[in-house]
Amino acid sequence: MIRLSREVEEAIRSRGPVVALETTLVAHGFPPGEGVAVALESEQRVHEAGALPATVGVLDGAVRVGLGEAELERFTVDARKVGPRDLAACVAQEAIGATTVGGTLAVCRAAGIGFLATGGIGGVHRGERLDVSADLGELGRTEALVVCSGAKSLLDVPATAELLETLGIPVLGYRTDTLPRFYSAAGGPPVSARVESAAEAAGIARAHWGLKRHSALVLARPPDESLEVDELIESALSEAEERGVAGPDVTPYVLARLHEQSGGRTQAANRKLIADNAELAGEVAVAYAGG
Ligand code: PSU
Ligand code: MN
Repeated sequence: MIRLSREVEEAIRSRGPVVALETTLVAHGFPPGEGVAVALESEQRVHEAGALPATVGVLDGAVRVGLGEAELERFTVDARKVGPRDLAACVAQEAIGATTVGGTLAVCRAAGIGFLATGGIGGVHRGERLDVSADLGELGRTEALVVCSGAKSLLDVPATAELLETLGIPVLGYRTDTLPRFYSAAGGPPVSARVESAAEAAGIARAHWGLKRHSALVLARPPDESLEVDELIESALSEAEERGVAGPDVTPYVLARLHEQSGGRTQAANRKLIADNAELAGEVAVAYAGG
């Protein structure tokens, strides 16, 4: 049920550096044409770091690990958003499934991939209704290092940081003492440890797993340029609430609204940080494989 591309299979077998990439952001995080461009750019940055990208998604009744451009295009038309609990139904019903961070981590565990890159992880949503991303549950049980720019800023970032602590997940700040807030570098809660290099992060991952901690580690890289969009986020969230947008639809709705309202600035920032995170994940995977 899990089909690896030949390159990915070979790299995993020889314990080479492999970085998993998710497809939810390709399908639901950007307008159709741009999602594929973001995916290809991320793959290229992983390559430039000397690692092999393995983009994950569900197609034709199988979980696919390592996708080509023509396959990526298929995710832009009516793909389901596939978290960990949705994988089985998506495979069995032969639907097209764009995997979230949580869904991708579940596949990493099954396939033996130790590194993943994304823009922002899911977490605890704001507001009264309980909505906690399944990304957190999978981070709690998957031995993988996830490079991101913190949690998406439409979330309750301090509550998300607390839950990461509860789950025993190290939150490493890449040249920062605080958890980035996706579009902005500053103002987030403290990280559990600061690192200065990819090699240092790889060393901590090795020690964590060597100590039989069977969880993920988050490596949080601040965006190079910060955007102040807190007010836009507030208004997009109340709009979502008024329109009855809930559950898995909240994230794509708010991201699209922000992209519109900021005149494309959030989209450009989102794209850049995803690609930068992909390269850093490649560097950590290379350091880990060589060390
Ligand atoms: N990061 C981005 N854009 C996205 C997402 C993350 O820059 O679209 C996606 C990821 O796939 C993440 C998902 O796993 O949003 C979380 O959604 P939810 O809060 O519904 O679990
Ligand atoms: Mn949710």
